[in-house]
Amino acid sequence: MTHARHPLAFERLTLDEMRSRSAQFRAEVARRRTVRDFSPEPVPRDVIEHCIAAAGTAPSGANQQPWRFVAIADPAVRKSIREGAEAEEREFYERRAPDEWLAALAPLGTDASKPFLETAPWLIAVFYEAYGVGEGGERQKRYYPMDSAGIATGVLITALHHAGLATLTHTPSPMAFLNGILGRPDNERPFVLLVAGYPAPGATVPAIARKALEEIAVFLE
Ligand code: IYR
Repeated sequence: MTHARHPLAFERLTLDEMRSRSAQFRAEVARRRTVRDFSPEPVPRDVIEHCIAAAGTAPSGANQQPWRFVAIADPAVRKSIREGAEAEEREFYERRAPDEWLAALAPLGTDASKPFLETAPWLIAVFYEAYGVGEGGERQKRYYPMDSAGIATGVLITALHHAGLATLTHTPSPMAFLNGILGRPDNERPFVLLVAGYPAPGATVPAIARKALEEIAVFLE
């Protein structure tokens, strides 16, 4: 059965508006940087709610919206997450990571210590649904769940940046410990752990550049 349909709420802009808005947006997102030094200053929950609701507007396979966002401000939960993540990261840096991977990370100066998981006021754990669970407990197929969660995460990071917050995409691997700490069911699989807050005063970031448009885009006209 097909859905009932209603009119599209589309806002047609003038060419001048399109040019200025796209250029402005480009400049705004170009200022986004991954931050690893956070201030403990609190961020109100309603700002995080707006950003997560924005992420929930992302397109998804068969509109199944196969994502779940767990926003954590509770210091005790953040402490447990830090302990779980650092245990995985120690394994990663000391044993699991191949030399080639460690060499690729060396310029970033990362290590197994993750104090920001306790310092930053919010952690947002993004889960994707590997399968759905019906009313009677039966498994339901999900289409492109990771891809969909990835698109939603992109919207979330951009929304948080637009709201004036710094973020870090953190992927301790494996992340299954998050299901235990956060009490999420087996069908929800951790996708990424986002750290959000204000940067610490005087925070620095690596002096790295984005690829030029010519390197990332091909136009056939
Ligand atoms: N998860 C580890 C290692 C790491 C991996 C990649 I790929 C990065 O871009 C950055 C870090 C960590 O968070 O330290």
